[in-house]
Amino acid sequence: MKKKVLAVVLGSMMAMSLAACGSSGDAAATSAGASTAETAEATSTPADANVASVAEAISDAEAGPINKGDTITIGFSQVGHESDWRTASTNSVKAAFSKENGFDLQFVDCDNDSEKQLESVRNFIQQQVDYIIIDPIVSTGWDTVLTEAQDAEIPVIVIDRTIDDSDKYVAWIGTETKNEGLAAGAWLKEYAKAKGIDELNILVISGTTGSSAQIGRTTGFDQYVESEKWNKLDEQTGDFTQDGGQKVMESYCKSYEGQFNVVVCQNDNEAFGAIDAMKAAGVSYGVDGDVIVISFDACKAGQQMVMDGDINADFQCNPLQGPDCAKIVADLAAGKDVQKQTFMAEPWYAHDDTVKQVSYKNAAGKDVTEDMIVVTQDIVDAGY
Ligand code: GZL
Repeated sequence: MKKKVLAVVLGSMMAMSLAACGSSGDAAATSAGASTAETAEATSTPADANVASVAEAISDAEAGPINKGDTITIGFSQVGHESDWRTASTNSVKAAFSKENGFDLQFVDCDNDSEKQLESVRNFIQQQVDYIIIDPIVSTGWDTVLTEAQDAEIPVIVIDRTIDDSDKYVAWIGTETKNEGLAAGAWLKEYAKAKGIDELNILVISGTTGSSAQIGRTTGFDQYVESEKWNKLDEQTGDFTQDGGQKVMESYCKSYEGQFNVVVCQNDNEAFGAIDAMKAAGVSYGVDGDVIVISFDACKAGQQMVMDGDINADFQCNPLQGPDCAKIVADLAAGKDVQKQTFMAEPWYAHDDTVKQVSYKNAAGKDVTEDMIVVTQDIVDAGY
């Protein structure tokens, strides 16, 4: 029930979310699982920082401090359960908003269904929860229901993907997916040059159409398709699922047999499916194959495939927004102002050091140079 609530003490989460570490960028970067309160764009971080803080983020959130006041009721409307990334995201929020930490979390898995997601938010409003957290399946169609939440005086926090047709929420924490697409394009340009590959014929398996993750990665990567005059043969959605990636790749192997030498999968689960399809079709892939494989998310299983050479490069997107989100709720409950935008920094990974760094103009219009991190067993072990 909606109650005036006391502040929740989140000492370990506050310490973690402001943790900073060395970076190759000029901004004080943070490692996966932590965030920087500036609106600075995400920058890469050294592997060891990433290794340490991903594990730390999960453990800190699970062992969070005890609430000193009444229970805070949270309504969390989650995209679905389509990927390893999504599982890590859900676990991060559930761990941070645990009963032990003083929360009553009402969780709805919207199964990638936008209508269901809008309905879940309306139900939270009806239940008069204290706060609503949304990871929006798609980035439009939100202003009406956010107006209803505002009228009911229920603060809304958006995590991960963005809402682009309304600003009626108090805070957003996530990643700049356009930078992920730009970094992937910058890496492919240098990798092809180093390998003496003159012609790039690219197939793309995109994420859920209309999600900010799909829009950002496509927009960023397409800047290189245009500027380098690459040949993008096709782009079809795999909906961020393994099954979707496999089905699209099976069709590509028939329609574009022998015509392609790059496949870009907009998340690891699509890459797993695409690799199964290429294997079945007798198409060689990865560092020793005919087809370069690029992926996004860099979850544990994805990093393993990078280390094994099945995926050439994997551009991480950080799913561990739980602790930072809980800190925002704590600050709001204590009557403090909160940062409207918080970017999670994240590293870029590769099988080898053919391309040591990537340089590009990022989404904020800033020229950046960021490390490509060669995946080691330690990185895989500490992955999410
Ligand atoms: C990224 C996130 C995407 C991941 C997918 O911001 O929303 O959704 O890349 C997930 O794995 O399904």
